[in-house]
Amino acid sequence: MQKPCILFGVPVQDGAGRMGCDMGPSAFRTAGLITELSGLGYNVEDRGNIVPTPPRELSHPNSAIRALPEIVAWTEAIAEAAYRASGEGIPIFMGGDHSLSAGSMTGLARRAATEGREFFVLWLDSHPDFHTLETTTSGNLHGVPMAYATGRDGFSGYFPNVDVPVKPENVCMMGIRSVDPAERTALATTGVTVHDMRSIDENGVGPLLDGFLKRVAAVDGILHVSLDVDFLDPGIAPGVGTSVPGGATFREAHLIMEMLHDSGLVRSLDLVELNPFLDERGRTALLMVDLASSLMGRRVLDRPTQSYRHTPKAP
Ligand code: NNH
Ligand code: MN
Ligand code: MN
Ligand code: MN
Repeated sequence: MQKPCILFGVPVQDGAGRMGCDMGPSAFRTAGLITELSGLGYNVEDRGNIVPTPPRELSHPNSAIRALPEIVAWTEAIAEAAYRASGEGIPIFMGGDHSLSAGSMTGLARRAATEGREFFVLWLDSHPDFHTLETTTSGNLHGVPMAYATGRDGFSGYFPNVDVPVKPENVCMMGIRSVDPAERTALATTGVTVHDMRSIDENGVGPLLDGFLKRVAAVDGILHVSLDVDFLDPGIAPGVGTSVPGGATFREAHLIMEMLHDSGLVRSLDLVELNPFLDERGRTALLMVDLASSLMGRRVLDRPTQSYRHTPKAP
């Protein structure tokens, strides 16, 4: 039996530099995400919007940081929801800004550990979001979730403790094209795989993703996918506060989603940074729903596909 899809709205916007991501969950629902997934044959449960724990007073020596108590409160609530729901089905987090992934990744990493499985993350974004609380200069906490989840220093005493850090060597980033100096330095000394746009242009998304999926399958790992709207080219996805030119095309993004589906490895999904206030007649919301639907199995034609799982052949 196919696992149910468990949808959560995560209307967090305090991690982004501009307001509007709090309307993201409504836009995903309006754009038909639930109907799409039901149409693919899933049992879909929309559990409504996550409510953050009550924020407590917190201040950090880096005075640039904005909304620390709020984002910490969201992280606690999201991590718990992610851990629980991933025991029952495939959680899909409808953001909300990218700070929500601090909770989803740590919740899922804990789930993987509970199951004795290796945990992997595919990060589709123009940014690595690899700042620590010390290095962020914008102070926008949607720029820190990957540093937090991989257990980099400086979060303890502020954010919830990470019991099970994500191994940097199990993270693959694609679409990267905007990296701050401190992030560049940090990335150079971790095992994170970074496929920037140049690498995509030189190699194509197919071979790059194929290499990563084979690594996940080889150890029977579980995979979390985090899709930031700004991974996509601004020409097709205007509804985001931090668009960067030269992003993934419609066809590249769909190929990635279709390969992810065929791999059978995806266990959870973040759809983040959609800002409906900046969108044009819902086109970014509709595209994100279209991509989520491809990831969950919509296809143009039935075709024999690459098998990542080692299923024994019948005699
Ligand atoms: N690196 C920048 C910062 O920390 C931009 C982060 N913005 C994002 N990340 N949208 O995906 O402010
Ligand atoms: Mn991001
Ligand atoms: Mn981004
Ligand atoms: Mn498709």
